Amino acid sequence: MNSYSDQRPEPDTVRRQLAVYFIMGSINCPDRSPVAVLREAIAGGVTLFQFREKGAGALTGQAAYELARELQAVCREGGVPFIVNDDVDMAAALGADGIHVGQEDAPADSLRDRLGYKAIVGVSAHTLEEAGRAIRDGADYLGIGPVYPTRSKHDARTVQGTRLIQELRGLGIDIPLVGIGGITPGNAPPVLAAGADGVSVISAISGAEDPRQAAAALAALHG
Ligand code: 3NM
Repeated sequence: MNSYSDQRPEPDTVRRQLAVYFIMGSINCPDRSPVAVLREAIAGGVTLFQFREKGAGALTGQAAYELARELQAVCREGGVPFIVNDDVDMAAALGADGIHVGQEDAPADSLRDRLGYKAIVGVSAHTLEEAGRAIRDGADYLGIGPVYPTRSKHDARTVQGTRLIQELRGLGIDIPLVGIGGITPGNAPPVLAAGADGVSVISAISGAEDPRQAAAALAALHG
């Protein structure tokens, strides 16, 4: 019998989904409704959304679950896949379109099997070795960062620019890739030029005065 690890999302579909990858939790937009911000962002052109409820003051338990469900509904309305950060139980309970994990978490294939359906599994990688392991373990895409300094992740690694993205592409590794960390519409072009399929951002959209316009500016970079 096939496991779900054998039923991977199509790489070219994932590539397109990574174009404008928005990540948000309640602490990323303290002064307004996350639901309203996500709606605007999707109207502007977000292609993938990750619910990342982390950090001081983050919601937990039922409150986190309820917000996730509301945001998932906004994604469904907008035709944008909904991914959960780290919490495979929440992803399974919601029937999320995928999960994004770090290096400490279970291997990608086992997460997909655990979800029990064809899910997008993304993994953060900060070195060539981590990238290689994630690919062997069945990741559908890699998040590479931090490209630029970020204020959104307190335990972020050393800023590495686009070096690892270029290195992976130089080695002929064609897994879908997304850059992360301090990316804005203004500094995103070198990330794409280095070979990333898209950029993932928290503050460039959640902290923007006009999240719709910020998402549109990122979408426009893909021509
Ligand atoms: N992961 P912003 S950097 C969630 O390097 C996350 O793996 C990173 O937020 C990594 O777009 C980061 O506001 C924060 O800089 C990204």
